[in-house]
Amino acid sequence: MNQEFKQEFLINAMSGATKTQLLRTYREELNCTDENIKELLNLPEIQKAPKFVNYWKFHKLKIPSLAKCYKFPFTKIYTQRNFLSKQECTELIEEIEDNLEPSCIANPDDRRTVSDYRTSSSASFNYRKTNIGTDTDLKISRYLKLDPFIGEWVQGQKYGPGEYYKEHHDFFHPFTEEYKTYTEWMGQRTWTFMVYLNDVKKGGETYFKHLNLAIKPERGMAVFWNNLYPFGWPNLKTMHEALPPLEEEKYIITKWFRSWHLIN
Ligand SMILES: O=C(O)CCC(=O)C(=O)O
Repeated sequence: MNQEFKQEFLINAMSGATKTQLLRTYREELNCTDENIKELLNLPEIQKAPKFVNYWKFHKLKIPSLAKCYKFPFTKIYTQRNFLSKQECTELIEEIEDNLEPSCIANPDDRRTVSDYRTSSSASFNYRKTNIGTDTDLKISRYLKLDPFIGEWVQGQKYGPGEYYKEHHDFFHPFTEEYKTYTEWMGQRTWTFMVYLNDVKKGGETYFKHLNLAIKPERGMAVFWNNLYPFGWPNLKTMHEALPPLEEEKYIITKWFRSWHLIN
């Protein structure tokens, strides 16, 4: 195994891929043997899960004062208008259009699973071809003063008219098989940071049922929240759904922050 191959493995591991899914790909598509896998998993850059995560640090982030705060008991959701410029939104939409695949839902083995629970399309950004994905990732991380590598790489989503994502939480549900699979590397999801890339005239709101709050998409506006309570327990009140845009497409990007660094 050469150095480049190992480097590529570390980059893939950093993206937010699960260990289950990545090892399956390396075994089945790249013909890695058990020996190879062992060597990859023993690379010195790969960190073990910490015994203790300081979730308080995620709770007490200093949010820039220009953000608007929607306050509920024990839950805060923020919006920030014009977080991305018109030009940034256009570039992100172009890149999303070039990389679309049907969106998937989580499942215990992290196999590609398409469902009528989530009918949008998703896109990863090709950081080797363009900078817009990486630049946006860094912009979000700087804004929240969080380390970009304690998080999944920014992803894009497109909803055609009538497409949706029904009620769900962004955190992984403790005591499930899925939880084990998705949190094995980088831990639980903490903050969700989403940006609308276009205005949507009818429908397309992000709807938080328990908070009676519907956020209307506006080009460049960010909406963000912590999915956990101060000491790390999942906040069920953050349940939300993407209502279908009725007449036109809706585009968003999202970065999901996690709990700990995988790669040193
Ligand atoms: O598109 C939206 O408004 C919400 C998206 C969402 O909930 C998700 O991708 O997890």
